[in-house]
Amino acid sequence: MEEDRMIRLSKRMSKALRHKPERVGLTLDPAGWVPVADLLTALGVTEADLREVVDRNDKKRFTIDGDRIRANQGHSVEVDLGLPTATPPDTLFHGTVAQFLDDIMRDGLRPMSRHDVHLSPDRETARRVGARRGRPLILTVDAKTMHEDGHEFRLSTNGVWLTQHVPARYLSPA
Ligand code: HQG
Repeated sequence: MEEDRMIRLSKRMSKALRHKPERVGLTLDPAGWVPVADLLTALGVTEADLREVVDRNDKKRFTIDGDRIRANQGHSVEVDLGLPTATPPDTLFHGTVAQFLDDIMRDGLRPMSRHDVHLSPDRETARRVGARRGRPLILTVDAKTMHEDGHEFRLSTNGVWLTQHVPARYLSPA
């Protein structure tokens, strides 16, 4: 499949499996799964195309498990992915842009429209996340101290660290 077609299909799948399942007539189960067959019908695509997107997706956004599929993270609809809590690396990173900095340093990092704050394991990944919105600005998160202070972390199956809120005292410019 051509690259741009694959990206378009990946975006439609993200919308259906993370944000607006009802738009295409789908209902996610409590853990975010839908039958593969239902998604194929909803999006009007072949199983081969769907599997190609799942396998080749740059960020491994989706998992097929038997006859069901779900997004690995990034939901705005209510789901419980059932991920166990995990011990984070000492330092994590968050990529954003300068225009949000004042708010972030006042309120900390908030999930905004998603379930959790998304944190990256390395600067390069954080830089790419921030660059979606403009000139990237990278913040360092003192995950070690946060964890010691009782904040919970979860690791999505595609390597994104998730937490509810990062108070500003754990943040510093990278
Ligand atoms: C900012 C993509 C004001 C935050 C990416 C970010 C990632 C605040 C934006 C994944 C704030 C939310 C997630 C506060 C945070 N005041 N702004 N208190 N706290 N923000 O898209 O982290 O392609 O929901 O800095 O690659 O940018 O979808 O989060 O700029 O992995 O798979 O509010 O989404 O992956 O934006 O990106 P987002 P994000 P996918």
